Amino acid sequence: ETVDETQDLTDGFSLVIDAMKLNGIDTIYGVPGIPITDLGRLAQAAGIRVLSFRHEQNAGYAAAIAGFLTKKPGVCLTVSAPGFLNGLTALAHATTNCFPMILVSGSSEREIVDLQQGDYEEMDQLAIAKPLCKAAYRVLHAQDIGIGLARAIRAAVSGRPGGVYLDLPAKLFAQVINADVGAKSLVKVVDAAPAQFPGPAAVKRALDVLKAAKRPLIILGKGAAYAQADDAIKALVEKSGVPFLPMSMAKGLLSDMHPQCAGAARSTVLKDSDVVMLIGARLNWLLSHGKGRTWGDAPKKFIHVDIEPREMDSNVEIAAPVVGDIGSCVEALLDGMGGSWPKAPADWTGTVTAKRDENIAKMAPRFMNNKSPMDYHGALGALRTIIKERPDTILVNEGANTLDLARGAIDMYKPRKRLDVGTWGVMGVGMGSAIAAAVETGHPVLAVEGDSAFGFCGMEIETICRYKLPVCVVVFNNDGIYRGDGVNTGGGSDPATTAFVKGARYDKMAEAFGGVGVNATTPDDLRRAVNEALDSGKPTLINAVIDPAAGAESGRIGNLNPQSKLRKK
Ligand code: OXT
Ligand code: ADP
Ligand code: MG
Repeated sequence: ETVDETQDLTDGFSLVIDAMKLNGIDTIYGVPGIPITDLGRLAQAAGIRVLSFRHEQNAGYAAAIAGFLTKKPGVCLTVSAPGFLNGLTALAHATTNCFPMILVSGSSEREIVDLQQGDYEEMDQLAIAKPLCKAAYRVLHAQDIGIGLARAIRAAVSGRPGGVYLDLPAKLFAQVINADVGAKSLVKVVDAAPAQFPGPAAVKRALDVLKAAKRPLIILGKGAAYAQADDAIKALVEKSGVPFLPMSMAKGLLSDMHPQCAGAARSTVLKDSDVVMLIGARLNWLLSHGKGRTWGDAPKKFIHVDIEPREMDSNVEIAAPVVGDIGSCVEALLDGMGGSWPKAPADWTGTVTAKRDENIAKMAPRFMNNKSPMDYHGALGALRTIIKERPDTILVNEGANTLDLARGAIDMYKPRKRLDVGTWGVMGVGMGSAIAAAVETGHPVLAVEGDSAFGFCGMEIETICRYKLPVCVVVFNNDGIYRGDGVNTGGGSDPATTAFVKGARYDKMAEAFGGVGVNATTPDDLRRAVNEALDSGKPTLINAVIDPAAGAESGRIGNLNPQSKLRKK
């Protein structure tokens, strides 16, 4: 394309920004540097919110959860090679969790990279990204920027959502073309995630299976939360009268207080149900692959509602696949149920409710203790009350014991308010998730973090302070990974492999950056400090001192640790 220098001109920088704005991308999470420093500056000047992080992985986790919360691709911007690799973990995480995200990375010069001549931050990024994401594209010509971004958006949000890599070599940004040519090259993506309707036969088959059930169960996964079909899902659950079990990030899609919620009767409903309708949840490790002891001996039939056809029969036979987007599928099921539908059998729902109430009653006294140092339940007793009183607060949660015990202890009341480690159980998502949750929703955020988990992303406390975000971080400080009382099994002077500095004061980190720091040694301290933080909206870090002996190895998934018969614990 020849450039007419007498006419208005545009360049790669402007075209990327124009293309983003045209498609409603209003926030970028990233870390500046060669070759994208000016892109960030210019995007900020053009009215895009550009949040600069201290490490790309955290920016990437922010983009990933922004995608989950908004159904629009969260955008992460990184520099070449090392920055790109730092962001890549988050891109893979987004893909694994079915969150729409675009990792936009600058890269070095193709001519030099491909001849491996040792360019500044040389790396064949496109090739490396490809197996770790849903799609990967590179743009070489300024007039292809519009198409490139359109492809990235569509790939991220259509069908099963996921992570997309967009490679933008340094030279692209400096390319100059005529402004009218540039403007015409932009693409506004129409209907980026088209509805996908299930066939009538699939809907009828599913309803026939459900109707014949004696002990039906509905499992709601984070795909159901993502779909934002909250009212339809509630209607389906209530019309059917079927008990529902929320997966971790689907807690609150229907309130945990809902009379049909079976969250506190998990093992009973998995074992004893005869028909299970999965809505936006996979039969992966979190559901013991749909078989084995967790699921009991009695035969089971599965109805599976999901947008990804290949998810069907991935682990066990699916009697009734319902493939489509959850909104359309659930509406179709509701239509098919017609005016009257027999409620789930009362002996079954009665059994489930009794079991649930029994478990809740058993747990209740543990939340009331006022021990110091705190145990997990004492500390969580304070936090569960706070979320009950402030149900709009977004809860971010990671760790092992800190994660597993908080999941059960803290009831959720509204959809998409619980953000955690997701399908990979990855540590370090906390601060990125907290930042994006505050930025994307404007609601206050309470991040409940194991001390190890926090260590993976703790430097972003500076980012939280810098942007003055209403984030209250509570570090459950038990001096280590799982427990702080481990010993060096070799008898040397090094600490145990799972132990950290004893009595560390994480609260001082917030003070270093102008935030509020509090050291809390009792549930009353903790309650007071969190309430104050949520009232003031000031960035706050509370060091919650937890008994180092209170935790269990790997929390509730200790069974996944390989055990050699040669080594007894
Ligand atoms: O029905 P039953 O009787 O079974 O009872 C169940 C429910 O019915 C009942 N329940 C209730 N009772 C009463 N009231 C209420 N409200 C209620 N609600 C439920 O309670 C039980 C349990 O219910 P639950 O939780 O629903 O069921 P269960 O059986 O646990 O469910 C199974 C799972 C698998 C679905 C569930 O456990 C789950 O979702 N687990 C996720 C686990 C996970 O992902 N863990 C994180 C990874 S662990 C490990 O890998 C860690 N690392 C390594 C590492 C990682 N991950 N990443 C990276 C980048 N590098 C390294 C590390 C380093 S964790 C970790 C750090 C840990 O240290 P920290 O300091 O951060 O944390 P601490 O441990 O606190 O020290
Ligand atoms: P959980 O961990 O909560 O069990 P998973 O991440 O395993 O949830 O499952 C989420 C599922 O939701 C994925 O299989 C994904 O294909 C599906 N999904 C995501 N968004 C939609 C949607 N809009 N419509 C239908 N299915 C969806
Ligand atoms: Mg810990």
